[in-house]
Amino acid sequence: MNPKVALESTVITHGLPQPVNLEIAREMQEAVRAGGAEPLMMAVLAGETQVGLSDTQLEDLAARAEVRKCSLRDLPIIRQTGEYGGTTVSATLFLALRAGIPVFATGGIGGVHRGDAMDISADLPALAQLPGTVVCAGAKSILDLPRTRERLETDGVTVLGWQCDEFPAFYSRESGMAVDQRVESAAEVASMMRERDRLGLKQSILVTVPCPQSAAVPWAEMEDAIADAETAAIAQGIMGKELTPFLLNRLAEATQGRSLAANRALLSNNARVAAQIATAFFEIEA
Ligand code: PSU
Ligand code: MN
Repeated sequence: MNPKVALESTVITHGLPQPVNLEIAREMQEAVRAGGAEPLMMAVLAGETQVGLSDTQLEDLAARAEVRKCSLRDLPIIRQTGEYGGTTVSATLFLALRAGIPVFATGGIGGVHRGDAMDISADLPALAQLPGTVVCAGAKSILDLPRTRERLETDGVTVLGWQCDEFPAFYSRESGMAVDQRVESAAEVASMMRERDRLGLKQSILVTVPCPQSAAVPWAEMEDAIADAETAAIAQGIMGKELTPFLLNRLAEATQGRSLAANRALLSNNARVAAQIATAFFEIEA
């Protein structure tokens, strides 16, 4: 047995443009390995749920045109239809725990969308019901962040700040909102995971890691681009699961790729931190 880190695949299939999506997926896997853990990307290939992809499988998935964005509700469907799927945070968390992998790295979780407070990502109820440890850069800044933060609190999700006091806003390191507890080390997180499990709590622990300083985009610069992208989505009637990929794409264009560079940097960094946490948890459980 060795420490393992689960990785999601929707960010590869829907959140990033081709062909850089493949490069970034490999960077994330490399960052996990460099941290002494084994990366396992969750995905669905021809209707089969996968725990870990070979490099050939990853290459094939990253280059596909027809891939279903799979949240929890899509898993029964895709196993019947035999399609290919990228798994979101909710579906990845479920598959990872089912495979006995508690630590999972992603970019940003889904949450409550702006404008439509009824459009709430399945990521939030999944975090409330599944006891994993999700390493992320906060919630995507295209969301209604205060409502998303409140919902995490209502649901009993433990929100930790990795060497930070503020809940990060994905591309930006600042949000003005607090985390529940600042942590400095992987050992602290591992110990809290063990206490959560001893208590029998069913909620995830969310470890929020700010985007590395060199690649982060200040919140004031992102604000206008996000508002414009939101207006375009409403004008074009983009809704449901199409909304997140649409907004991310608009932002990459509006910021001349800076949002993409930030996304890339934070994904690898989160994978690196997740490997440290997986290793620390593995050691205290041993
Ligand atoms: N963050 C990104 N890119 C993404 C996502 C998050 O930077 O592609 C994906 C994750 O898989 C997340 C999903 O679980 O978007 C949420 O989508 P929705 O809002 O439709 O639930
Ligand atoms: Mn949604």
